[in-house]
Amino acid sequence: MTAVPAEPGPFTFDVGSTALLVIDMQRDFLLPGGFGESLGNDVGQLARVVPPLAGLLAGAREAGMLVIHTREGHEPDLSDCPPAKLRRGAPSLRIGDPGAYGRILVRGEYGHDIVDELAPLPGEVVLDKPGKGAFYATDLQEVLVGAGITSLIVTGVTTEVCVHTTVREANDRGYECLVVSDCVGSYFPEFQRVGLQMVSAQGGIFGWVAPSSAVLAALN
Ligand code: TIU
Repeated sequence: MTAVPAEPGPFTFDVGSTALLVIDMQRDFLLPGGFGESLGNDVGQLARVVPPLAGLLAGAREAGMLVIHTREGHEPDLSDCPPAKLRRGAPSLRIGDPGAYGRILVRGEYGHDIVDELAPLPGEVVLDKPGKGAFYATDLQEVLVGAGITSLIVTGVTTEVCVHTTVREANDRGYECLVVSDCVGSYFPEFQRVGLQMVSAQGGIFGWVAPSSAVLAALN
């Protein structure tokens, strides 16, 4: 077992039963012209996540940790997109509309895929999810059980939306979750700060929080 100094206390994990979860580091969320910007967000806020996450990803790969990437998006006919989700956003640019990188948040489009710096390696798990949480309508639970995973090191975007939804459910399902503070990002600095506090408050109500430097030190 390895211990990472974290909030609200040490996060202990074993590399063989822990997965690095990289949530939705897609061009549509990170680059201008994608879904994130179509919602009126400052996508520049998310760019800072990429360098530390690339470093953590390299460390996890070196340690032999299971790496799981997720991508939020929909079938080309949008049959898996609830009307309430489809209606949201600026009227000029919705899910399925042509954006700067292909149809917004549609599977198979350039914008739907993961940014080059964090591209999955052959053999790494890539899960496509229609919702904000990584368990809903995916094989995540089966993948984790099959691999004997009991702990998750969670990264990606956005902190208060897809990261929170996933970590809250993972916690309910019995997984111990460490959220990596500099490897998750929000379009809103205030949400980033409070979103991290929410995880570890109340004695770690649904997880732990630590910076990537602490996780990397524990992996070495
Ligand atoms: N809009 C926003 O903050 N997030 C999303 O729509 N999806 C994810 O967080 N991946």
